Amino acid sequence: MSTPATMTGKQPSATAAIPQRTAMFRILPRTIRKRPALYSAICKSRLFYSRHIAGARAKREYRNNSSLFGMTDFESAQVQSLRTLGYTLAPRYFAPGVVDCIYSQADAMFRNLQIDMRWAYSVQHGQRDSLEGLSYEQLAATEKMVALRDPLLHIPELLDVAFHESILRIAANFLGCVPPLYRVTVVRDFPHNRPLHSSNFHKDNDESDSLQIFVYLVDIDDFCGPLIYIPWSNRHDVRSCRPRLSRDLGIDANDGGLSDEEVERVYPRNTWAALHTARGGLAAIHGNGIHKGPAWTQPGDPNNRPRTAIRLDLHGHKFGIVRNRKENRIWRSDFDRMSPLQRLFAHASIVEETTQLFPARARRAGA
Ligand SMILES: O=C(O)CCC(=O)C(=O)O
Ligand SMILES: [Fe+2]
Repeated sequence: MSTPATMTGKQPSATAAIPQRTAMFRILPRTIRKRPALYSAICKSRLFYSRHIAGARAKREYRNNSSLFGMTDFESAQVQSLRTLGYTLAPRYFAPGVVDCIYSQADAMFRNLQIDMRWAYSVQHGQRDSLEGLSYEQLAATEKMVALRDPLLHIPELLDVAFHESILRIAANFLGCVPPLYRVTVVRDFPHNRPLHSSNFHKDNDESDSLQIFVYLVDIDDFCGPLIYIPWSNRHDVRSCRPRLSRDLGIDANDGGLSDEEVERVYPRNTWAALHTARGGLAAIHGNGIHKGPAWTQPGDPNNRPRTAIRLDLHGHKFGIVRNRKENRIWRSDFDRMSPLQRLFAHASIVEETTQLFPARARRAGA
């Protein structure tokens, strides 16, 4: 779900015109959102700009490395499903052994609070400065989601899953480029009495392609928050531009997202896809379609459980956002053993084994 732009800290006196502009920036999108045909045309032209003009270099990088992207029939089927339905679900993508091994390390890290103290909706929305000082139980009671700090440095088995070549081929062929963002996180979502933030229907993006890939580390059933996707809602056609966010309607509900009823008016409930799978399954969604997750079937049910997943975020060029391609902190020795295809997506911030921060690891690496 899109997060509000970070405050720039400008002094009010230097920007006397801001109140008027702010009002305009609020009213203009709402006016456009009342006209689905106009909104659809605007989305399509912004996407065209993102894909073909801003993203020309990323497309060239894809074309110049075409020998790395040849797909198996299975991978082509996943891309086809993403193109048409907007999602794909591949059960048993990874063996339970490797998944359980990653899960047990991730679980210990979450409970030891080895988490990114700023990666939370409450921090992004300015309600908290940081998650520092909160216990695991307090986080579980108040946050929608938390993410591990530097998971690729701490969980050795994660690298080969997060940069699995089959996933990379699917992503590149779907997007038609080597995307400016490839971010690996391990996230835990907590159940609450009502859906929070992206557990309400929304689109991640209107202006560029966005792709989210989940490798589930726990079995996904109704108690563990499946992702719900509206098939064919990713095309920016007039129909998919009809449902309006609570925010667009000027209503302060559903954390600004779409209510189920608003979606149901355009897409009957029996057409919604609930993505259930045993652990080790992979779900990929075109974030430009309408979706929500985790969607615990009965919010507040005491049987509901947290959901833990490896999450990969990718997107095309977004207006005003420049990526430095250094999203993932990776050990030098891990980076050195990556294949050419993996390196295209590594977006690595390389950590030398000699670093003072991880003496145990440095000793193991013989540094
Ligand atoms: O975790 C999920 O199932 C979906 C999350 C999502 O849609 C988002 O963060 O934008
Ligand atoms: Fe989303």
